Amino acid sequence: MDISALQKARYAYTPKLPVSLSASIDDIAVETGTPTESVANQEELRKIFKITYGKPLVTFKKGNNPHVHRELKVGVILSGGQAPGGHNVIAGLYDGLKKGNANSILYGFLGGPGGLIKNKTLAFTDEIINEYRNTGGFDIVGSGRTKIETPEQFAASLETAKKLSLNAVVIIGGDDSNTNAALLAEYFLEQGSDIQVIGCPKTIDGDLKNEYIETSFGFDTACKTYSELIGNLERDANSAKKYWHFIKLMGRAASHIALECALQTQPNICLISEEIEAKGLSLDQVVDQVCASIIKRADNGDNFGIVLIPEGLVEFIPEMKKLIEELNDAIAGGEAEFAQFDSLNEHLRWLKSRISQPSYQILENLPPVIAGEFLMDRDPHGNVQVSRIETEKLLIEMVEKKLHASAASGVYKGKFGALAHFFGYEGRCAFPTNFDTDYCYSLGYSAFVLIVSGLTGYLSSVRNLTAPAREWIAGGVPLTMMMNLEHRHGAQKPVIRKALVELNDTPFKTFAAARDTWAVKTSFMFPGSIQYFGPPEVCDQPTKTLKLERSK
Ligand code: FBP
Repeated sequence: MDISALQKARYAYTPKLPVSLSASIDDIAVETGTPTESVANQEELRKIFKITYGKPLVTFKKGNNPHVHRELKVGVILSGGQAPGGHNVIAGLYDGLKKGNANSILYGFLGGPGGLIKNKTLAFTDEIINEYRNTGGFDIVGSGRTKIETPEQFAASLETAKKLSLNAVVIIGGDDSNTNAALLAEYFLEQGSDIQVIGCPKTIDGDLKNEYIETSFGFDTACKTYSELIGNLERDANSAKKYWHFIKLMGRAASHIALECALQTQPNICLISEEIEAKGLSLDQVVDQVCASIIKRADNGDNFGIVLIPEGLVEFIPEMKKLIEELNDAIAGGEAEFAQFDSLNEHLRWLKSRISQPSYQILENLPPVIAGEFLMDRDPHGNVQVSRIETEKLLIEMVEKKLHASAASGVYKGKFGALAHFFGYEGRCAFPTNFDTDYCYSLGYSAFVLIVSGLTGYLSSVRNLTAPAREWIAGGVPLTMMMNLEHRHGAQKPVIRKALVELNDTPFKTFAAARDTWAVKTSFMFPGSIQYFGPPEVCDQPTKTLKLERSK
């Protein structure tokens, strides 16, 4: 296979590990904390996770581990959306297993959780792993979004694991996939099996985090990739001085990516969904805010600018949120019937008596293409596919109308030309930054230590991430500790709680303190491309979000 010069150079990169994991394999002991509680709904969750609820936190320390040389068979799954660094989680896990015992085997399940259900595997070898070290993508085995949900799927998963004589399954995924990991860990034990289940925190969205999971992997690389592109657009806008760029950024519900990119690039406007929800702003009011900046800048002769829009915005605007919830429930209640219709009109007719009148009116008044996007298939976890709703175009259309009216009344004196962009898939498979390369390898290695220590129902955890890698703290967090009950598919389900942008936390406050200036005065910052080789202050810096969160 032909490889680029960068890929060749990245093969030679040795990921940095925390001291506790870089010690000899015989010197990694497990320190156990006190029992834990879930973040909410403790009573209900205790009943659902009868065996795995409430396990203690664990940390790795220097010491003796009598089980470290056990011969193990492990299966690993890449689940959900791609995130830079996934290959290194697998490499870290593989290297740990082989260091423990050269006869241990690591299988990769093909195409995500579906590979476990259908017993589709690839046994990793040194050659395969070496070809993917320090690279982006999930193509080593592929990913998928199948949810292990029905009794048949759970039974098939156990059957596969038994057929392969697995000691453990590792699920590399986001909140939904790790919710699956928690359910699977409980199910295996319920069925009298000692096959362990360990999760690894993946998602570019950055919403799988808490005190012990400081960030999910991939967030760092994705944000830096988007910030480079935004910086380039800022320079272009500042050079030509004729366009407003409306940029939607991936991130699903949470606005972490938009906020981090704003901190890195200082755009004129960055909408934060969580703030819009907290203030109860309507879509019309959000459009007014955008127009206010455009009008003020036009008064200064600046008919250009940058607007960042989080992907999940529509789910946080109260009237749109209500519409989406009503649509989800109506569609979940009549999925087969709904799927038969081809045209928007037929869908609207069917929905008219099934959703409230105000919601119906909003849907009917949306541009037809956008209305159609609200009705697209939900993902297997019941989420509306926000990446496919063109909010950036909807906002441009609404802003244009308002500016037209403002121009007619003499308030707006500028010239508005807008371009729509969506940055999402561009950032999910980039070569991981040094941070993600090191973090992912450590997460994979730490997953091995959790397995060899006989633990199940844990998420691999590496923290103290703003310190140099050798000072990182590795261990495991019980999956049930992060869970609560949420309304999904028309019912209350146990899920890992998503971490949304905290309006009281330093990243948002830092942004909020500067944004009024950015809205009027051009204050762009150009972060440039990710650097892999060079001084640590250029190559090894974590995100601004992480630094600000940990500076408290
Ligand atoms: P995960 O939550 O699985 O990590 O996915 C992240 C994400 O990139 C979201 O930001 C985005 O909304 C979604 O995946 C897109 O999904 P798909 O890849 O199925 O189009």
